[in-house]
Amino acid sequence: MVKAMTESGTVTGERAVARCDVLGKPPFSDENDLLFRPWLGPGFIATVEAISNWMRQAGMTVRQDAAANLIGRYEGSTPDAPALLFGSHLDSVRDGGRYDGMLGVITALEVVAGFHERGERFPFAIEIVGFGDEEGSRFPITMLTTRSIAGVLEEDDPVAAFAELHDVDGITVEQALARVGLTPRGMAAAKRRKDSVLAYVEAHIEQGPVLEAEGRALGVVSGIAAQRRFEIRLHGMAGHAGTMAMSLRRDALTAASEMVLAIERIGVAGGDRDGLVATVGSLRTWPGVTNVVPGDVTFTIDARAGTIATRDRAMNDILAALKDIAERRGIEIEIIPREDLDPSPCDPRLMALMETAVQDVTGEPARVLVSGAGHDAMIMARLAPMSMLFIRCEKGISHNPAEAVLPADVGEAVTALTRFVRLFADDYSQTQGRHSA
Ligand code: HGY
Ligand code: MN
Ligand code: MN
Repeated sequence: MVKAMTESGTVTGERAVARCDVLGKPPFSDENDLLFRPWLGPGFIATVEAISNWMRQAGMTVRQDAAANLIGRYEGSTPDAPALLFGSHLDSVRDGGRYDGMLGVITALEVVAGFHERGERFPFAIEIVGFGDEEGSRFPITMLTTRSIAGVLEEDDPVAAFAELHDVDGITVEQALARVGLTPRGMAAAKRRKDSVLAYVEAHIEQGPVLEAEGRALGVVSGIAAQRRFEIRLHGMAGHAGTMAMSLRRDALTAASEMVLAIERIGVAGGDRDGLVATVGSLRTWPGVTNVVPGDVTFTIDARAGTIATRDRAMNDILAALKDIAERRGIEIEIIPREDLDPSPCDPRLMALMETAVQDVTGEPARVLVSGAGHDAMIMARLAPMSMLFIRCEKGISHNPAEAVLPADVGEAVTALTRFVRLFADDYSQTQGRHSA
């Protein structure tokens, strides 16, 4: 068994956790009393600077691409070699945890720092990507910068579809990019050639309770759940709270309330089969003051399941229920699709290598599990074979400042990923050997 040891001593994970903790506060967060690190905000820019320095210390060259993704490169034994990519996202949800996304970047950095310290090189380069916008926490669209690298931006989100999207301060994607000298149309230049990327590997906190419940530090992901998101806009009739008779009201908020409970009922009716979940995460009323009957409401729907069939059956039931409620209440309803992600299976060959790496480190067969959470890996799977490693997090809590990990678990993850790279190198050399024979 490969203990969580490297030639230069025990990998503890302490430094990785400490780095995530430092990055969880100003100036790496846009808000003082909570972590919020939206794409292209001041916190994001400061974070790119800090991680760039750590990457250089680990013997990497550093660049930012045309979508403001941060990319560190640790050269292989030959120049311009294709790369094994590690990565995860630098952005956070509002009032999020310090490890969602960031831990994947910082853990990979520890792996490369270990190789650099030992002067270890491989027949391929190793790159670490810090994606700018996985959460979609600033603009109502997700994984724009991941799609740029994967070369699917135009296919998924034509520029016209996202350039004018704006954040809560009314700043558009185009304006936010202009502040860092970039443009929406120019983001396509971040596209990676398929032959320059051998595989994509993402380490991420589990954001669920399974590993902790089974007393395991690590898990290997078999696939990522399918996901759809909608924005629902309701238009009723604003009125005076004191004079508008109840029988005459077209109250957008009471209609929305009935809709939210219908969405929950349909999600619960799925009986946790195939991982069906349905969430209304955000709801805004207009004008939102005490003595006015709400005229307008905007809310979001996030529905996920292991298969498209389960997800879409539930989504069809939800949309039918919303239309029925709107009709009955005399409310105009707008249904705006915001995301449609198929389930994303992990590459079997990479999964097998990751399972071997985890077993070599932990001494027991790896726990394989599906990810209900979305990840950059879903989009990167359209560019290269992908694999994910899960790291236990306390009580499965995530998207919450109480998110927590154990440094020892992170140390095991660094050792497992180090082992994975060596196994991948053996596999790569054999494949190359077969090709050249
Ligand atoms: O929503 C998700 O699953 C991810 O955290 N963006
Ligand atoms: Mn997240
Ligand atoms: Mn994440």
